[in-house]
Amino acid sequence: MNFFDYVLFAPCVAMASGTALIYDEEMTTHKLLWDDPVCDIEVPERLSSSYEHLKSYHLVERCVRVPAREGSEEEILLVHSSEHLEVAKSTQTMNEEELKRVSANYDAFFFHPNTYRCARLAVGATLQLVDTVMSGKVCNGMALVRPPGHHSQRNAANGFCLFNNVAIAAEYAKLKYNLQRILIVDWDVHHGQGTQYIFEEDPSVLYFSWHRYEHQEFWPSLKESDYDAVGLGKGKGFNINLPWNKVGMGNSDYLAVFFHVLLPMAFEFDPELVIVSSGYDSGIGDPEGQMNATPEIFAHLTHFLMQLANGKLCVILEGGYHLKSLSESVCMTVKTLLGDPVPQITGEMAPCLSAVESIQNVRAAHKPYWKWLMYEDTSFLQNLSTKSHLLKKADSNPCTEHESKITKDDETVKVEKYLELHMKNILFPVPPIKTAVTAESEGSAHVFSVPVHLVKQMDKTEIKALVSGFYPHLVKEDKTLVSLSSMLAVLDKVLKKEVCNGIAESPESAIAVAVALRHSVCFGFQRVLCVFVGDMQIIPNTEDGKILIIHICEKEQAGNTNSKNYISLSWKEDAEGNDFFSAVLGFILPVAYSYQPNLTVIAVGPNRSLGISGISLLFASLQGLAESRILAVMEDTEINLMQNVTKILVGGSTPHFGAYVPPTQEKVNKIKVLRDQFQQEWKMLQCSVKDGISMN
Ligand code: Q9C
Ligand code: ZN
Repeated sequence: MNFFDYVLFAPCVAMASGTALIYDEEMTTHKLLWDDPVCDIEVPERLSSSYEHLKSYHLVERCVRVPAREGSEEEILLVHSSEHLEVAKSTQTMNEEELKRVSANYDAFFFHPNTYRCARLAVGATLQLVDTVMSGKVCNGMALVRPPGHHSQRNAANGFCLFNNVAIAAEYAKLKYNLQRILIVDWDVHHGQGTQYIFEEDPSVLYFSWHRYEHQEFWPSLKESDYDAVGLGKGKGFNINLPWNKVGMGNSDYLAVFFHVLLPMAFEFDPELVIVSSGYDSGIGDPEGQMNATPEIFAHLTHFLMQLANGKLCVILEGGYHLKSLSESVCMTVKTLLGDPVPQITGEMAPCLSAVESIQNVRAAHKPYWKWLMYEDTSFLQNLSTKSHLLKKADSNPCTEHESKITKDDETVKVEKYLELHMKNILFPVPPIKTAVTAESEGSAHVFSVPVHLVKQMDKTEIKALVSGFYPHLVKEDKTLVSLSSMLAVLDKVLKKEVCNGIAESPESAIAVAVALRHSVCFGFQRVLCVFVGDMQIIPNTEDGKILIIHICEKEQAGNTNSKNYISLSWKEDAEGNDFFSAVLGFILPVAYSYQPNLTVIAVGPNRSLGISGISLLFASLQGLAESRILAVMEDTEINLMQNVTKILVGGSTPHFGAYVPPTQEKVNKIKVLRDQFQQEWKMLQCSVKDGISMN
């Protein structure tokens, strides 16, 4: 095929972009000087090997290097007592025996003569990141720090943590930047009880933590780590605990919690800054966590959090004790912060029963505090009064519903080998140019300071030959052929992986989509997801399972035309703001992740029932699927929409989704009906065990 294509570099437009990285080798000097089987996993190599890995993926050179600094005493005192600060300070001149004695006053902590200095660097590095993001120098970033922070309390070191880096950062950001709403996401496998205590009564900090719990058997074995600890006083509803009651939780369990718990709350909360307590002991191979989630899950989690707070995201290292798993996960996080396409999740996508139970429980516990939960018919699965009884019966069998990726013995080595191969399988070359556009839409693309790939229309006889294979009646219409030619030229670039995504204009998007879907399947794509917004004159055949269509339109389709692979969702976006979040998180993303497409087509036809914010949300969310391969098809009259979509696809700026509006009762019911109808086929929809879930 003879395409005439070239690269266009447009002038830079001022907006926050870029990723900061903070690392200071001095933080590797804090180390355990005596034998202690509890603490000996928190080693300096956690930091150095993460950093070396970042270098080997050439990620360091793509980041903005920001130096660490010491946190000041005043900054530490934002969270900690002066007694605590003085004790920590006093350890600088102690001998080993004295250090050992002070360390013994705490649950799982060790002092080294340089611990105080490192802990101050860890605080300062975290604050440097907050400043770099809040000042707009970068959009997001990561700080590699030791000692970690989230177990640390006002007056105590705990669980390898001396000062609570993330909590200090949140208080600092509130003060210095006058922030009213900060979200802390703690995906470390341990409960950040320190952070919970600090913000328990504070409605301006929403704290979310998932953690290995096993009905209170697992450290720190606190009753306040359970789902019913929702915050205190004014802070009620702003503390979210998702306990894992079994080990072996994996990618689909983590995603289910994001879809059905964290993300809806986060969008309703509408934070101005997101800080991640980023422990990777929730990843596969970790001796503490015993979970099964693979490194690429952290790319997805990061990608979701990048949709909040205008992209202002600070990731701070906490735990993570399997060096290879930790390093790969750190790399996936930084790569995603930099805007690289997200690798596909592999394996069966279904949360396990125990995870769904926890999800149901936390949704029920939070129902009084969140508008999006108001009309959900949640009820407690486990009655609170029976908890002590359950505690005795605590069953710590791993979650065996997932195929076990590892065996128990030689775990560390086996996971190392597994990951070596696994990363090679899931990582793929990133096309140097992200987006293909046709000459007609170039005008809207070049505003965004990024290179785009201009594509020339396909030859008419070529199109004819192609389309006559599956839609012979279209071949006669000359006008249709012309409109198809530019779409196919763009699609071709996407299918051949020369670009990540593409945008095609078409006067009849349903026809263009029908051809695009067939052509992609013929090209060899096994699962193509199509989300179509608006009237659809042709509904392509989806019986072979290689196409899944989610059709969003104003009116219910006549009769129940729904099947496993054609789902119609009637949704008219609220005029006041965006109420489409609940449909995207509660239905579209779970179905899409269950299906695991290798290409996504998002199209907008006439009479669309979603506004630009709703459609922007669709594009931004679905970018996490299919290695970010998206074909956008839009009517040629939609200039405004086209510009917004282009912005999102080229990744030049953080999208804006409009003001969050909670769904009406009618809309909640609509989602519920669809969820009940499809949760057996598309299992990521499952968020309660009451109906539809077989207890196998
Ligand atoms: N029997 C972080 O991941 N385990 N801290 C104590 C006592 C302590 C983990 C077990 C684990 C601390 C930051
Ligand atoms: Zn941890």
